[in-house]
Amino acid sequence: MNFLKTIFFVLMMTMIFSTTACAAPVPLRGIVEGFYGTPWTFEDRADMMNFCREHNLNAYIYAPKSDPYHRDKWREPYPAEQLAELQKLVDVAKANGVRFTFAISPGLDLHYTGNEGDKDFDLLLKKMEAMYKIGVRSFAIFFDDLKDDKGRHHEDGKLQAEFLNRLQDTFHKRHKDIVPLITVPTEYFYDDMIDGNKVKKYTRDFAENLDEKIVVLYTGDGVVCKGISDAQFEAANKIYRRDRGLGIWWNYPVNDYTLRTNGGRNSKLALGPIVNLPKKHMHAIYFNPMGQAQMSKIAIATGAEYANAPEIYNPQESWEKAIEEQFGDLAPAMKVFASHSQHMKNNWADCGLDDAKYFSSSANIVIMSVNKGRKADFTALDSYIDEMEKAADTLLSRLPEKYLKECRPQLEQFKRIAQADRLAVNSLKAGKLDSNLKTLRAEIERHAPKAILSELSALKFVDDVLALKW
Ligand code: 14T
Repeated sequence: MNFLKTIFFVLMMTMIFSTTACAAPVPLRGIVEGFYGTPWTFEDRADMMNFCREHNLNAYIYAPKSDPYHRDKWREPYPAEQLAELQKLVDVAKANGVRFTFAISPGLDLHYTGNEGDKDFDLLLKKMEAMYKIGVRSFAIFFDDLKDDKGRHHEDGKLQAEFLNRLQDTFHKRHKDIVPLITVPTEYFYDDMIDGNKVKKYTRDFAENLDEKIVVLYTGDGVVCKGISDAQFEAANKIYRRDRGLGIWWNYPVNDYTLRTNGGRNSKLALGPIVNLPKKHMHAIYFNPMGQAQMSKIAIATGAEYANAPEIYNPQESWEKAIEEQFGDLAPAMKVFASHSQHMKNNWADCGLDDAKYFSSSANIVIMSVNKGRKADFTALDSYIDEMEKAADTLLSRLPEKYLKECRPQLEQFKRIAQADRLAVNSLKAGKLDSNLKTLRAEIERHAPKAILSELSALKFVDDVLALKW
């Protein structure tokens, strides 16, 4: 009997362990505030630390490109006032169980060798020391975006690696309670690490010389890309051959590259779920958010579910849950709006689910029928358009100001697009183009620098209808 019991016990334990092993969270999971443009405010950040705790995210990297003391003027110490604010933030992070990492991007003008190199080395240490004093125990040195106008860089992987190793060693000798450095190489996406099927010299040198302890982040095959399959992740890991493997810096929901006019706001919001990331084990994942902190929470909440159980993550379910949690009785309206603002696509970026697939499939069928001279069925489109208009009105009148502040132009644009879709459908029904459609389309274009959405779905339908032979 005891024998049977033992067998049963061993069997149960293997089952439990094998399932929990699959659902193990990514050890380091959180946010990298690493976008260009106006950084988050102190309130945004403190609020986000709380959000991280609620969603079981445990890491935050401070790396706003537009903080001069992070990048352009990295040598200069923080003014007392800003340092005091950072100290408060470090405390808030701690209180929420979030590891606060302070990042410096010195690559624009860092010297690696000789006298100048020693001077810069000391200045970096000094900067880190000041952060250590306010409670920071984790540091990152980033070497991304050092390319010239022609897309070339002149970095030496070996020098960078040796510089980081020395920094890591020196600082760790002084302070035993710091955790290993985090870095981003100058060639930080896979397609940039290889030339044909050969690993480029910079990447080879950096990977070969970098201390095994230092955590390396990369962004996938591209800067902002469709996803990272297990195979793609493995290929990148093969280049870096590190014990704990590469970590991921995931460029969604960041939208800093959608700025269409100088001084304008980033025009498209990334309101979809995180999709297409590896199921295999990884050491770290950091999501790069939008300047719009509140509106970033939909994607980040789904990212948190992913990072806590990559194996069983379901993007659609997680997305609905996130919106329901965050928007309560406004969730149905928010789902309609958000479904039209998920896909981040331009000539070099492509990330996120397609916008409103249900709309574009119905629209395409209608356009096809019209083209073939058949009678089209408008039922589905009509009801989608109703929903869109209602959702825009509901959100514009009832969303709390902290959200409206971040998405009013897009909501107003959404309403215009719905109205244009209505005019388009009615034109098709009447067999005659409503002249108001052209005016409204021009109006939408006028607002586009500030607000883009559904450009390949609900807005494309308007253009498709205008392009018909009338
Ligand atoms: F560090 C990197 F992993 C990274 O992604 N760096 C920047 C990042 O700060 C920015 O928020 C993100 C999205 O725009 O992409 C990187 O910056 C770029 C990269 C480009 F190839 C900005 C413009 C580019 F054309």
